[in-house]
Parts: sequence; structure tokens; C-alpha cells
Amino acid sequence: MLSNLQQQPADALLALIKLHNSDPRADKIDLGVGVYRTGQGETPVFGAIKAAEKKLVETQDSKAYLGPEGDMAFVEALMPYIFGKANPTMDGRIEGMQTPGGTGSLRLAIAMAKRAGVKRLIVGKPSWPNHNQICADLGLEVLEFSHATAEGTPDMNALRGAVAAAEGSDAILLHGCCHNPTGIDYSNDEWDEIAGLLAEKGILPIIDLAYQGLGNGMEEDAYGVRRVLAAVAEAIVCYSCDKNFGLYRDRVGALYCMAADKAELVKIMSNGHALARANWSQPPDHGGAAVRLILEDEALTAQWLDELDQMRERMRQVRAKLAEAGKTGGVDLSPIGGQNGLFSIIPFTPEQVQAMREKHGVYFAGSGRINVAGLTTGNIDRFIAAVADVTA
Ligand code: PLP
Ligand code: TYF
Repeated sequence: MLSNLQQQPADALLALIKLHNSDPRADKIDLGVGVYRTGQGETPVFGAIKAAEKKLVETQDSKAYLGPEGDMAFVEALMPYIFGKANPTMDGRIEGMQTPGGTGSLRLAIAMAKRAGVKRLIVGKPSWPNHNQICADLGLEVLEFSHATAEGTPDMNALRGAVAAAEGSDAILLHGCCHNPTGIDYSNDEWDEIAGLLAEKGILPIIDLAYQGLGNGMEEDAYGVRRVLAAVAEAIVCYSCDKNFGLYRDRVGALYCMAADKAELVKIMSNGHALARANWSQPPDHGGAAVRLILEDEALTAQWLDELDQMRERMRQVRAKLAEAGKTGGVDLSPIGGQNGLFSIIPFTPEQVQAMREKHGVYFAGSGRINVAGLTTGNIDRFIAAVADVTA
């Protein structure tokens, strides 16, 4: 029976890790998978997380099951950061549940949308490949529109067209901030317009917020989510703590649903809980509990926000340095300065991507997406010279 299964391709980004590891060159540069790195090229555990984990080990007195919704104190502690301190539940219309990472949240969100009758998901192109993979696995059609123009701005015309052409049974997926893979985010004015378009059309928004705090700040990066939720009747937010708390492999995330009213919300969330039971029963606890302990403690919260500021500041410096290099060989690196988060795309041809890898030991996705956090004071000049060489 199992021999009926067809060989599946490896995840291109995860395969790149192995390729990079097997390169013997000491000065190789890894700009592949999206993890933050310090100026020393490391991805350390946050100090605030270490402190919270210590506290957790000392105080946790049971590991008994919590239920499919996970640690609700964790889920609720995040809400003021995402939805704003003034009215984090939107008058009782928002409720959440813990999920295994942002991916678990997306899986539930798209499965819930399908249960509710959604037939197609409208997604900007390019997007994180897992968006398409989850839809394919669940049998949902993906409708693509161009995310960005050749000039490196959001392609608002394409978005307007996609929303105008949408049917009532469509949903739309938007990146809340730090767009993966382009780094090209909507301005506040553009979010204002998007909120209006979605409210008018009445299609379900699913907002993927996997990098809050890595763009312009925790509050600034929540503008789009808050603006859309203030305008529409229903929405889903898929949240990941894996980047902004550095918890990647601990799989920490949450799903939030906003309903038209409180009564609807109970019914909607019961579907989230039922789907969780059918998928993973309960989310892993450890990382979420550590995040909760940080958010419940003023000093740890300040420490975490300070560590997040340092990450963001370092990425801004790398971006500024790339932008300063400007026209380099045949490409212009200056737009990277105004982009957000871990990623940007350099318009390399496939041959140039290969040359960067083989000749210069610089590893990144075939799409030309680089993880800017992989660049440090020790390797950035060499990277810029390599770009100049392969694109000359
Ligand atoms: N959404 C986007 C756009 C991402 O880039 C990621 C990255 O990993 C995720 C969601 C999911 O994150 P995780 O499942 O690791 O929490
Ligand atoms: O895009 C990235 O690099 C991150 C990490 O299957 C990631 O989102 C990449 C691929 C994958 C899971 C996570």
C-alpha cells in the first residue's frame, strides 16, 4: 500500500540548509532559511526566554493536559499587542487559541474557512510557499494576484482587481507585516484603502502576522491588522511567536477569530477546537508558557522588547548598508533600504543564483530571496562584491 506513494520534492529552503552545511568553505554565507542572526552570525535564545524558562522549570507543578485551546493566559496576554491595549477583544468579538506555530494557525484558519464554505483563497504572488501547500492539501483553490510592481511597491492595482473580481465564497490572505519573501509592505494609507475594500466586498480576510516587531515596531507592525479588523465584520489572524521571541523549533503560535457578535464567536471557536483535536489534539506547551511568563512580568517584558529592538535595529543597519551600495554590478540594491523584516528579493537570474552559490559560497533561495539577517559587518562587503561580480 505505502509503495503507492509518489516521491515528494524536499522543501527547497530546508534543503538549502543541508547544502550550506556540506560546503567546506570557511567564508560561506547563509542567507537561506528565515531565522534572525546576530552580527556574529548566531541565533541565540533570547535572554528573556532563558529567564522565563528558568522560572517555568522552578514553578510548573503539572504537565497535565490543558485542552485543544492550549494555554489561554498565553493567548490572551498577546492580545493587547496585536489588537491594541484600548479594546483587545473588540468588545468581546475576538477570541483565540494556541496553535503549534504560525503554521498550525494557518492550517486551522484555512481548514475553518473551508468548513465555512470558502472555495478559493486569494493570495498575493509571490508568497510563503506553505500558503499554497496548505491550500493544496486541503483542496482549496488558490487565486493569485501580483503582490508587488517592478518598481518595488505594493501592486495596489492588482489587489484592487483581485478584490473586485472576488466572489462571496472567496477569502483573502494578507501578510500583516514584513512580507515574505519580498519585504514589501503596505503603507498605512494602503492599509486604510484595503480595509475599506474588504469591508465593502465582505470577503473573509485571513491575516498572517508572523513577524510582528521585526519591521518598524510592535505597534507599527500591527497597523494593518487593527485597521482591517476595525472595518470588517469577520476576520482571522494567524500569529507566530517563533520569530519575535526566537522560539522557532518550540512551535509557538495562536489563531484569533473575530466574529460579527459574541454568540457567533462561541460557535466559530468550537470549530477551531474540533479541528485542533483532529490534527494535534493539543499544542505543545513549553514555548507558549515561556512567552506567557514574560508577558506577565514587567521586567521580563521590558527585556524582551529591548532584545526585539536590537534585532530590528541590526536589520535596519544591514538594510541601510545594502542601500548605500546602490547600483552594484547589474542590480540596484537601494530599494532594500526601505523594505521590512528578514527578507528582500534581488532580481537574480537562476544562473546568477547558481554562481553566487558555486563561485562565492553565498546561499539563498532560487527566487533570489535573501535573509538580510545573514549579513554581518564581517561578510557584507564580500556579499556586495559577489553581487557585483555575478551581475556585471
Ligand atoms: N507565515 C509566514 C509568512 C512565515 O514566513 C512563517 C515562517 O516560518 C510562518 C507563517 C510560520 O511560522 P512558524 O510556523 O514557524 O511559527
Ligand atoms: O520562509 C522562511 O524562511 C521561514 C522559515 O518549510 C521556514 O518562514 C521555511 C520553510 C519551511 C518552514 C519554515
